[in-house]
Amino acid sequence: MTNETFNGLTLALSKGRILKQTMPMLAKAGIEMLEDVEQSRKLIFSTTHPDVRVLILRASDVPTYVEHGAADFGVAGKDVLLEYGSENLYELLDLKIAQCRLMTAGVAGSVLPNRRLRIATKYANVAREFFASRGEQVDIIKLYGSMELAPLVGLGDLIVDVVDTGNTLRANGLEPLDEICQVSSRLIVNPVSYKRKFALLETILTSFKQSIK
Ligand code: PRT
Ligand code: MG
Repeated sequence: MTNETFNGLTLALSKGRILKQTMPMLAKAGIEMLEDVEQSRKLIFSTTHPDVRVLILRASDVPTYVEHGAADFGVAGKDVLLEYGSENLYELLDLKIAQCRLMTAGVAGSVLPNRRLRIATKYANVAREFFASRGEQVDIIKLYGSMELAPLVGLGDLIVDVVDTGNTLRANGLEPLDEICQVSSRLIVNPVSYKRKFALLETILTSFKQSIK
């Protein structure tokens, strides 16, 4: 099933909460996975729909695949779209799944130092823009995960991360501070695919719309 022989729709998803919460919407659109994706090491999957296949990617790679047309459409968190850019794709639906908030957080009860703050985060662009909007210049320390650890060992004064229940922050002696924005997952579409494969895409989009809570 290479690109040369497949003329249907390629959908980009990531494992975990996005896959879990997208699957019921896919099922209502007549698209079901033929195997247990979470348990599989494969990265490309056929579905019960003859014209739809699914790619499983790192969450932060989903917009890139869709922008370049390697996938026709995908599901990505607004946090990812804000951080990694979303200029060459259409953000067509707010699926209202995988909801959380982008927040700043720091060591509970601590007082911030009276100098330029250091922010440890994988959301470097979001963080820089948020503090700039408040007239604050900050130094960004780029991380790729486990941000909650950083301020505990003196790596940065604050973190910027997505927060749902806040349990992970609390379990690590951190407290949420400022909300940067609300986050939910969006259906994103490659603009060329949207034109060329409109009929097939439109059918699926209409079904998705009916599933949105
Ligand atoms: O894990 P990986 O580095 O591969 O990528 P990822 O973390 O971006 O992927 P994934 O699947 O964890 O998240 C995909 C998308 O889900 C994110 O881009 C967000 O849009 C959305 N989402 C919703 C969340 C959460 N809720 C969430 N709680 N993403 C991450 N979390 C983390 C949070 O940072 C904390 O560490 O889950 C942990 C538990 O959160 P609390 O606040 O409930 O304790
Ligand atoms: Mg994760």
